[in-house]
Amino acid sequence: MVTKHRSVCPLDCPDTCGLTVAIDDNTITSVTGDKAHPITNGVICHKARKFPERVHHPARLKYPLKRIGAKGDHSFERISWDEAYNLIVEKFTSIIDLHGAESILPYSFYGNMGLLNSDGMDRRYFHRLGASHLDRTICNSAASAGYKYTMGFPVGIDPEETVHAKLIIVWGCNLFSTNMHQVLYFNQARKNGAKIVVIDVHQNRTAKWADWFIQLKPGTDTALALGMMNVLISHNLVNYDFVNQFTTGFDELQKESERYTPEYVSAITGVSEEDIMKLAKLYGNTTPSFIRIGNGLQHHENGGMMIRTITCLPALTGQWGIRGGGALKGNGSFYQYNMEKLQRPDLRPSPNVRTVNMNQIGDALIHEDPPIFGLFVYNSNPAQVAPDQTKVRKGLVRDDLFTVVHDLFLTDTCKYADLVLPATSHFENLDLYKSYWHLYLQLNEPIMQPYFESKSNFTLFKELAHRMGFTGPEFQITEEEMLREALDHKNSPFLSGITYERLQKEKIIKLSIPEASTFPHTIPTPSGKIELYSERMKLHGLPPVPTYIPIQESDKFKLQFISGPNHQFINSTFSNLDELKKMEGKPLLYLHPNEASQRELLDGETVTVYNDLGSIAMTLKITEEILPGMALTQGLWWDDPEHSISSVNFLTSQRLSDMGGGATFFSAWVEVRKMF
Ligand SMILES: Nc1nc2c(c(=O)[nH]1)N[C@H]1C(S)=C(S)[C@@H](COP(=O)(O)OP(=O)(O)OC[C@H]3O[C@@H](n4cnc5c(=O)[nH]c(N)nc54)[C@H](O)[C@@H]3O)O[C@H]1N2
Ligand SMILES: Nc1nc2c(c(=O)[nH]1)N[C@H]1C(S)=C(S)[C@@H](COP(=O)(O)OP(=O)(O)OC[C@H]3O[C@@H](n4cnc5c(=O)[nH]c(N)nc54)[C@H](O)[C@@H]3O)O[C@H]1N2
Ligand code: SF4
Ligand SMILES: [Mo]
Repeated sequence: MVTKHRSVCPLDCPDTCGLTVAIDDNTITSVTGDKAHPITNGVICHKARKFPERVHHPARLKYPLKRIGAKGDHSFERISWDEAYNLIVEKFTSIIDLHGAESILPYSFYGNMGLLNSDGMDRRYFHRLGASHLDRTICNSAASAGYKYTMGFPVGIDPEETVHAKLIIVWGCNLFSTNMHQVLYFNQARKNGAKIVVIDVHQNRTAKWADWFIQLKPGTDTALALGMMNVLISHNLVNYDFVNQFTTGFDELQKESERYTPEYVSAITGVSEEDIMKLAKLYGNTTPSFIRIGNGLQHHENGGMMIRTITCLPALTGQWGIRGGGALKGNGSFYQYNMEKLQRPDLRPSPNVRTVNMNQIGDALIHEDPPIFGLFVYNSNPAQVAPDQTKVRKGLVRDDLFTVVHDLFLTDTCKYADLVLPATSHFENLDLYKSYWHLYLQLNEPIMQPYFESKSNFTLFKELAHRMGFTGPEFQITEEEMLREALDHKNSPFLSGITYERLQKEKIIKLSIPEASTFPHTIPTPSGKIELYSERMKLHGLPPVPTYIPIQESDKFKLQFISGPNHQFINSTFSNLDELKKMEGKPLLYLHPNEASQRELLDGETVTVYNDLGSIAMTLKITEEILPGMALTQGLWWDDPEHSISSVNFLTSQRLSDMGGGATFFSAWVEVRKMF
């Protein structure tokens, strides 16, 4: 008999949609949108509709597997959980005895965004073990640091309010693919008369939907924002009442912005002087105006500064506090769980453990001293998503590295594992979901039995802790008890009134965000003002006022290579689903006609894309969607030697961004030639 159930999309996507799941005999037959969901309103994307295929995929892992061939070979044999646990305990114990616990490193991200399955028992286990700490910087950390310098707290406005905006700037955000419900809100705003401007380096789906698409050279956004400031100031479009009351450092900013004349900025960005003037005047003359800041920008080596600078704009025209005005990069920080209670950093035998930046896992596996001898990967696929794959793979293939991977599928990372453990899907687990865009907390209850012998991250790390002899009460608790601990945050005004009982009953609860806690009523910077000048940045060795610092160019490689997400996958998740792969086509290298003809390359031919770090094959797409001087591709495709597909991250470097230790995926330089 078919039954219908409520669920939550667990993917690393801002929308965190409500799902309606039809199940027949422990088999999911369909996934559609939950019409009762207050913000996603029954609308979901293509990817989530394919959950039945993903969950019941013939290649889904059913049992623990042990490597029997060479690393990288994909040859495994089935073993029992008992054998798997015994092997981990034996290996980890011997690594700790010989080299110390810091020789073990967890590697995880948000393949499942659930609180229990990404931030809970796993953290307790590795803390208690004394393992090295992983700095989880691969996604948003430069933006978060940049935003905080200006605003003190990395949150924006409630996206439901964006329908009231009259001018919308989508800045480096491919909404159509990556945050579809924001498009629906913006469409409503547009019906109410709003104009939509998209600022991007690629004329993608989102750019085509805009009223006005402004295309600029990659990595030059700080200059564009400063150019806007220059015009706002010179044309008396600054809201001085707001600036005087709520900001600090206007004089310093004014001084710095003087040199960013439209002429100067045009030469840097490639945007015409007229367009810079027009954009600034439109921004200065429209209230409420709203800026949706994307993640793409801050994957540049000057990305933190871009976000820091763009975040100054709403203050100059006094947009904060006006319904529909302001900005939004992310709202995840509103969900102030009790992380100390959840993760228990106090369990660490020593507070000063080694920290490894996850963007530099390649170097860490090869050069760290003392070396890493034990690696535990879950919720992530570093052999696809981490930069500088030549080094990542060189590290992963080390014979003296003991690697465990917990996943639902035999990913590229699993190829290098000694032990592969089967993970449940989120349909099989209890969990709590926040969104990094909207403000609704959602409880997800299990709606099916675990698939064969798969286990959730929570269960895996709890059982492993017991096997390691960790007997403390922190390893005895149930999932529900852990959620209660996370919700028990006396100092979080936003979670006030949200209890486990209420979540059980209501499933979806909006955070309570008192107006007094929003900008500009609360600005938790050191000065209590929006910091156009930041003393902290100076202390940290950064320019204290917004300053354009160009991306370091390469002498040898002339094309700036942008490798962002695609429409049909979520990072590398789903790139093993045939139907979605078919819809996406194949990995394409976009090149402007001028660049193609200079190299005598033809549309549709296979080309080699290369730099000093590596080289991959791709199919050429000649297009005017991107500017000359660039090369662009979309999607993290699993390796497929038969079709000559390998990770784009063979071409990206481990260099870190200007702040926050962020990744610099998009500040890569390549050259392209015919494939011989
Ligand atoms: N379909 C789909 N959805 C996803 C994901 C996915 O893989 N696929 N991934 C999820 C994750 S983890 C994240 S973090 C978000 C990311 O989603 P977004 O916030 O949309 O970020 P990106 O898609 O990385 O980049 C956004 C845009 O930045 C542009 N860009 C690159 N460099 C520059 C620049 O220098 N200046 C400007 N102005 N634009 C630039 C790119 O062309 C791209 O259109 O999406 C999430 N949602
Ligand atoms: N070149 C380039 N590289 C990028 C990006 C880019 O734009 N360009 N984007 C970057 C960004 S923003 C991000 S966020 C990262 C994302 O990097 P990752 O977080 O590594 O994302 P995925 O590739 O989706 O891998 C997640 C894995 O978790 C598994 N998984 C799902 N649920 C569970 C579970 O409950 N338990 C366990 N154990 N596993 C589970 C999935 O099957 C999948 O294999 O990639 C980064 N890499
Ligand atoms: S991937 Fe994003 S848009 Fe698609 S269902 Fe999940 S949360 Fe919604
Ligand atoms: Mo991300």
